[in-house]
Amino acid sequence: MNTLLTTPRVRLVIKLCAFAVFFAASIANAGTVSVQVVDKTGKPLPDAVVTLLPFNKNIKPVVALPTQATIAQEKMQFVPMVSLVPVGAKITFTNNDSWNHHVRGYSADATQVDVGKSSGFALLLEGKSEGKKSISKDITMDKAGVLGATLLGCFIHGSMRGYIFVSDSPWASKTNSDGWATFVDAPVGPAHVKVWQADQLVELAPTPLEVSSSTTKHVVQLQVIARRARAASTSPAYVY
Ligand SMILES: [Cu+2]
Repeated sequence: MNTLLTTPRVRLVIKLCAFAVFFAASIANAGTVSVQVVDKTGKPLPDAVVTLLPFNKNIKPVVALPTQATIAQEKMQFVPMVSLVPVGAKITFTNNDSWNHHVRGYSADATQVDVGKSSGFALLLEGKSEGKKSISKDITMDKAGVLGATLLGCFIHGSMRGYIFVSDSPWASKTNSDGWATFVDAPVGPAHVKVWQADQLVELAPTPLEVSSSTTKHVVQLQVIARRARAASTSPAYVY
């Protein structure tokens, strides 16, 4: 019997069986986590960023965050209003309006803004001429935001607001129009959930949650009131 176990073919079968058991176990050890972010009145909040903090920090999601993103300036708005990227991501700003935008980006945390020094970034994007390609400029987000997000504005149009959330965790997801963020392959076991939302000015403490091998649903209620989406403007108040 002992000699049978040591033949190369039997050893191979044993290894294959062990791999199959390990593979099955790793699938069983992952579950879906759906987190809904709602406002003070229970209304879903889109464009919030949910970060999952699994107990086992070595496990990464199968689908990584995109390392390249485009933020358009369109009808006086940043589109999308919130971009979620990992550290090191390249962001392309594209001006699709026929007038200039002078985009600025700075830390949402005032203590990180070094007045008088070149903190943040500024990009002058000329308006799109008829029949020509839109003007684009790139930046690289090389640091995670201290309070989560970089605030975007425009030196010319004070009403323009946008955010870049640079995540140092691969387990981050943006809420959809119904306020839900979903992680399909979260490791089973204890975890915490952290939420960032533009109007939530105080950083919230992470809330605990237990990830099961099926679907775990969790609701986080913030003390903010959902804003109504501002209508896009088809012309600037004034042209630069
Ligand atoms: Cu502008």
